[in-house]
Amino acid sequence: MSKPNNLESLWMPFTPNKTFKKDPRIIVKAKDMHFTSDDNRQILDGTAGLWCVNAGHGRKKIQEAVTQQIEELDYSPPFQFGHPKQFELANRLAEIFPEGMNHVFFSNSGSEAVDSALKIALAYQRARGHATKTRLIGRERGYHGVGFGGISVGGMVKNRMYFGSMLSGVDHLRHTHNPSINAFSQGQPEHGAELADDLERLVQLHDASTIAAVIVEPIAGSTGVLPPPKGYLQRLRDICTKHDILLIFDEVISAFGRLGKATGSDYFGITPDIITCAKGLTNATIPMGATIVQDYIYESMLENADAPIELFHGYTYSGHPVACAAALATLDIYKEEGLFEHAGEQAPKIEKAAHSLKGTKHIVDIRNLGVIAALELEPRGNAVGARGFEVMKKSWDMGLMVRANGDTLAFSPPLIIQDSQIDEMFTTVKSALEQVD
Ligand code: PXG
Repeated sequence: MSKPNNLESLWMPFTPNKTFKKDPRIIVKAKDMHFTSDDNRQILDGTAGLWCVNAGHGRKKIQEAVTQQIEELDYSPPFQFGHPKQFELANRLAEIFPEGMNHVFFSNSGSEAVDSALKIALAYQRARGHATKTRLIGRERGYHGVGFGGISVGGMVKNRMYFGSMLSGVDHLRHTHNPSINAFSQGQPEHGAELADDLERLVQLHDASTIAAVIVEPIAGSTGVLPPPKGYLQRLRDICTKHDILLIFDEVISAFGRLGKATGSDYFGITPDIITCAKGLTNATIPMGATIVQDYIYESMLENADAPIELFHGYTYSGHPVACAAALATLDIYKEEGLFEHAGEQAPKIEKAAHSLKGTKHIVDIRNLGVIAALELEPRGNAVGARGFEVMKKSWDMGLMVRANGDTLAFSPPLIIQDSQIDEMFTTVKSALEQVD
């Protein structure tokens, strides 16, 4: 197996480069639930890569579809020309996304799907004669990728503080995390639906006539896994409807089975106006993002926006044929193997295994929903994130990949996970926790 002999030239994303290069973790292969490290160890993938390899690694059907597509049509321009698979994929997505959401705009990542959603929201408001509706509302602790749009509506301080003033005309709802009353909730916390009323406060402050859209993750992932309080999303939906504000669900993490359904919207029974997705769309084999909108948004744009081009937006690789081939094969796998249903069956087992760690050293909260769990650790003095990082490293040494977001350890394994692997995941991390100060 080849080993890189110089790690210097690469500037790694969201990584402490200096520390990493002194003690690198190199992955050389992956199959099903496991990575192989460069020292030839099997590492159980407790994170589906970065919440994206939902059907597990190295899926033959996707490989074959991609290979065949490259041979047949490697690329075709997405502006003014089409190729069959992008239409087919849009139709397939319309089938599994909520009723009335039958129009799909393709991009290459979650960040771009978010940017597309925000731009569509603004263009739609203008096209239908509500040009003063330009304000975008995000939420504290939200993560919507790293484009300027996404960090502007996002609410993670480190992702924002270095990058100037970002988009103007943005405001934020309060986050929903309240461990003093909700710690160790199994599934959705009982308390906090009224936090959605924060949108009423922003309407009072700015007036609804200035607000285009609200964007939230139905379950906040990157910030440390925050399931929505019971009733919260419905209340947010109601307030948006009341004030004619678009509701965008950022489902980059929650779509494609993570909660046991095709979408989080389906799981929670709440239909937004726009959904963003990426990651599990292609099982992460080829980058792809998508923004799915309600029919009335698309129809209104076609009717009312400037002619002949309704939306001045798009990417060189929007609906890339190879990404479409990967996505179509991925959707086949989800369906043929009943992976969303399997995820739904594994969810209570993950809940039980995660919460069985209550009382383990360092743990101050445990949260879960679907095939997602998080262990929140007490930070070590002022060294916020140090303990989480060390447990992640120790777990890697012990053959498990977990994700440390600060001092929260997040689990989001491939949906193919079997019972014994659920046990292995939590037994290993428990042991790692016991070995770290
Ligand atoms: N929205 C959400 C809700 C996400 O979780 C993005 C947008 C951006 O997607 P791209 O494809 O542009 O990265 C994401 C990405 C983590 C972690 O540690 C999560 C993401 C990315 C990297 C790390 O939880 N989610």
